[in-house]
Amino acid sequence: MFARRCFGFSSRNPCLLVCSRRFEQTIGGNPSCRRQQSPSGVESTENASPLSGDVLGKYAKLHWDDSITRDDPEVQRLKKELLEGSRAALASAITLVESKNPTKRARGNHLLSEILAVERQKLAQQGTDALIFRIGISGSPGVGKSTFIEALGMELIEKHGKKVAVLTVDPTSQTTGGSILGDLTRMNELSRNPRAYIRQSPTSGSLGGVTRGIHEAVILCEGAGYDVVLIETVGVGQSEISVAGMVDLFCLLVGPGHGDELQGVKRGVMELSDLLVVTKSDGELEPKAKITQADYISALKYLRPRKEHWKPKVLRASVFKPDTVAQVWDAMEEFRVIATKNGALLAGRNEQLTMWMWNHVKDELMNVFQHHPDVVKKAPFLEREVRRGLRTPGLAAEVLIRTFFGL
Ligand SMILES: Nc1nc2c(ncn2[C@@H]2O[C@H](COP(=O)(O)OP(=O)(O)O)[C@@H](O)[C@H]2O)c(=O)[nH]1
Ligand SMILES: [Mg+2]
Repeated sequence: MFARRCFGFSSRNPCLLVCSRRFEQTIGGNPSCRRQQSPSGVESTENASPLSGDVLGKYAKLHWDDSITRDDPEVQRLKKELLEGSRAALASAITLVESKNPTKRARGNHLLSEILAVERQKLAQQGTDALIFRIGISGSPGVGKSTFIEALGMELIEKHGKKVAVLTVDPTSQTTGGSILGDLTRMNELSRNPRAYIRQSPTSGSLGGVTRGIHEAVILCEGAGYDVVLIETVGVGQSEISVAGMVDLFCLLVGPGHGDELQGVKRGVMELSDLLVVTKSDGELEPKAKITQADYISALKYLRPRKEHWKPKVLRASVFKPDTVAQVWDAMEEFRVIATKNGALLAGRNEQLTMWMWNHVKDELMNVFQHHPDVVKKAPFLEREVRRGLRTPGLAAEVLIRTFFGL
């Protein structure tokens, strides 16, 4: 009943209202509350007093900063410098959108809106050719992603006069210390080239948060005048799905294995791929690479293509043979031209934007939820109960959710 009352309140953040009331209780207010035990063992609260604006403000400050506006001098400075192509401004802007600090994030959000508005204008004036080409490159660790990106990036800069941004998402780096050093040494030439920008994703935070930051970084790279953005992601399931949701073309790299390689690649990831590239097709690995290519071509016959206008291709490449890297780029360009002509590229992006809106909601709600004082208090106890098998995960989740809503 209380929740309904709160949601009826005219506010931009209904959940904030709900939480703030609970916050008020925790920090000592609200003596008129009567607590009851519900059938599932959850403490419920009735006869809550109306929200006090002061407490609401305190809670909101933990999550949002409404004092920042689009005219904020820092936002305007970064906008100007970023649009002029400053790498330092781009780096600061990405740090803002990745930040968990409410003030920084508010600046990041305003900056993003400003940049998006400029991009929309550019799109209206110049058509889809003005769009950056967003390419996801995925594959198991060691398959050759970073090395391939170095070769492809240099090909784009030197032969096609492009500016290239590389963003990496490595969810495994949180646990293993990651391949960050490895990635940078593999992209040695690219990282020193003034027409390239390389950014490693933060190694802390939820995968959802990290990939959300990447999606926004892509938009910022576009604003800074990059023509192509390559997103490297390690193939561990969820990260590919997130990355596939932020790119125009998803390219899967596979090693020159011997049949069992095919088993290792999840069907779902293959279904996401617009392009498959068998790597290391050189020296004694070349015959194996050829067999692998044939295997994937036949495996793909059994999959329904994800896109109407494009049948996924399987190519072979070696970083020691520049013509093979060029062929991969030709296939990528062919995809882009087709998707641009028939409108699929823009339609896909607009679709992705709505998906990201929901990702933000999920992430933000989770953030607010996990910081709710009563949830923080109860969660360890419930986790213990679930681990011991005394309560089912579903029921424990229900308790937490009821706690959050004060039901
Ligand atoms: N022979 C050969 N080795 C390669 C090629 N591409 C990458 N490698 C090697 O594969 C290893 C892993 O490469 P890396 O780019 O770090 O893989 P990542 O983990 O997928 O980013 C490195 O030792 C590379 O030198 C290639 O085209 N041919
Ligand atoms: Mg790598």
